[in-house]
Amino acid sequence: MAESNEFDVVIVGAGFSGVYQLIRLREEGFKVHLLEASGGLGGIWQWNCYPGARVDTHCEIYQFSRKELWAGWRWTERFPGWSEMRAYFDYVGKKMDLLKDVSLNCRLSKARYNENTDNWELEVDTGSKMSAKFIVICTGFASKPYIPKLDGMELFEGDAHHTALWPQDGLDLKEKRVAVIGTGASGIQVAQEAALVSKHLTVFQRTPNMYLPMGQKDYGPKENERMKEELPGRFKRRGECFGGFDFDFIPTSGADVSDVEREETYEKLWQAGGFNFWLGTYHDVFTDEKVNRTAYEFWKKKTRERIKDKDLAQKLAPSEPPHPYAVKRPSLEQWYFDIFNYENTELVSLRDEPIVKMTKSGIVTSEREYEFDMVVFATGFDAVTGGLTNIDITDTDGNTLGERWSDGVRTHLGLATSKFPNMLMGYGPQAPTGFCNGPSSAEYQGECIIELLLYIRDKKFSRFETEESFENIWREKIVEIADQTLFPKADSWYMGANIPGKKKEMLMYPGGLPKYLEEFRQCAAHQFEGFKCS
Ligand code: N01
Repeated sequence: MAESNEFDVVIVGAGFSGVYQLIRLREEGFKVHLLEASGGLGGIWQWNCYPGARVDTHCEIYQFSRKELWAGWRWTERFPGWSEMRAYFDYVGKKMDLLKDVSLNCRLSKARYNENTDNWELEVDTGSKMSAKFIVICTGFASKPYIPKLDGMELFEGDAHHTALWPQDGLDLKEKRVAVIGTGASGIQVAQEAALVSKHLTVFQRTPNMYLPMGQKDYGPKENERMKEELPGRFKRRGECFGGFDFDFIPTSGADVSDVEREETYEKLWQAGGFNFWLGTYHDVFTDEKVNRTAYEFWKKKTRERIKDKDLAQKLAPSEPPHPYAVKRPSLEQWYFDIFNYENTELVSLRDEPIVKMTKSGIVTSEREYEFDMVVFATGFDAVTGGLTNIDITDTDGNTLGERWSDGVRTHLGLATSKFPNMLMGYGPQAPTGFCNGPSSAEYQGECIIELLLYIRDKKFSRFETEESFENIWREKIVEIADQTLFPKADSWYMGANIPGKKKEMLMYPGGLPKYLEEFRQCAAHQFEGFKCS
């Protein structure tokens, strides 16, 4: 902890966003400190250490774009695993000498705004207190794990863990009878590994997920050298692409090409691996149901080729899609569909046999009783807002963020929310966030935060607050764009619909990174309208 406990800015969370803020704010001469609940830098990569946890954005653009950082780092895989991501963040921390301004194992436990001093008074769970003129919350979109409440779960005598709360010392799956509940990105990664070593693996699937082929590759010196030549161009491209990737949608409508041409395009995107078949396809895949269906049919054909058993094929890749293609975030698989051809692996469709309860030895469904040594909850997160509403922070009327947003999230540009003066959010609600590559969001949206803070400092303001009328406009824009898409047709975490009781609404800005940046530019060009400064 720094000598004085009074800061210009306190950042919460040391993922890509928080670390970027720390580097940049320090460069701009702010007195800044970062609080991080885990034991190291890297955000989600400190928590996600379950077997198989790996990033599903190619490493070329899943890193900071500063040359001083990428020039001295080598990746070993196109899609690196969690331990490599941790090593990368250790490298960044050392290279930029970050830790002197970071408190690790230190969770923000309480935050109150003092109207007399225009300062945030902060308490952390180690008992320390500090104050800051501004706080920047960078807790990420997946920092509040969600575990469904199952009858009898407290009786279970084996190991039971959520993927994001995995024991740091690891857990041996070898020769265990393992259950995986949930088949999103986390669920399939852990299932792929469990299938290789466990005695028996049971995957409990509620909704079939449209997994895409990862296209994993080893990266040696040659690949790293080539990468470095390409990086400046790739980084530049990110700000021009919808998802902050180095590729974008095809501007042609998927309805305006012949079946043969479409099929060839899909095949090329499929072979490219990663998210190409998601964010590099026809631009109207998320707005035109017919085009969307062609993508689903292609996906289904490819997937079914890999599954021998017809019943299983119907469960994993049904004739009729459970929702439009890819309006829930697709996950990248390596050998997921193959595991169901292994003798030790079975799939239970929760649509056919829902879980009734847990017992001391396993799980009881409507059809039968299963015994397990280990139950893995890969059931996702109270995404996007959960990391914020989880903090004991109140507005100037004494209401929590959860109370303020109970009838819907309201922010101005996803950067700040009214009645929480001098508080900014990075990679949070109503910003590109989950529709954007994390490091791209950290840097591009991060620069919006820096620019606003510099403006406030230059003008010698001591306080800013967003205006509710501008929040309403921003919300309406988000709803309007979302309503033109197929996203509202799925109960996804994008829509807040994965958590029982949570309001269903588009939680992020669905217009893409370039449009978001344009909105910010407009705001900045008009003296940051909507941010009332005094
Ligand atoms: O969580 P999810 P995740 N009973 O919400 C099921 C990022 N991420 O941790 O689809 C039974 O996607 C739920 O079923 P359904 C990435 O952005 C990235 O996997 O709602 N099942 C679903 O199958 C990702 O999108 C990486 O019907 C229940 C699963 O649990 C985001 O984090 C790695 C249930 C949850 O899937 C979240 O991914 C990991 C219940 N009561 C995560 N409740 C990489 O970069 C929920 N489910 C690689």
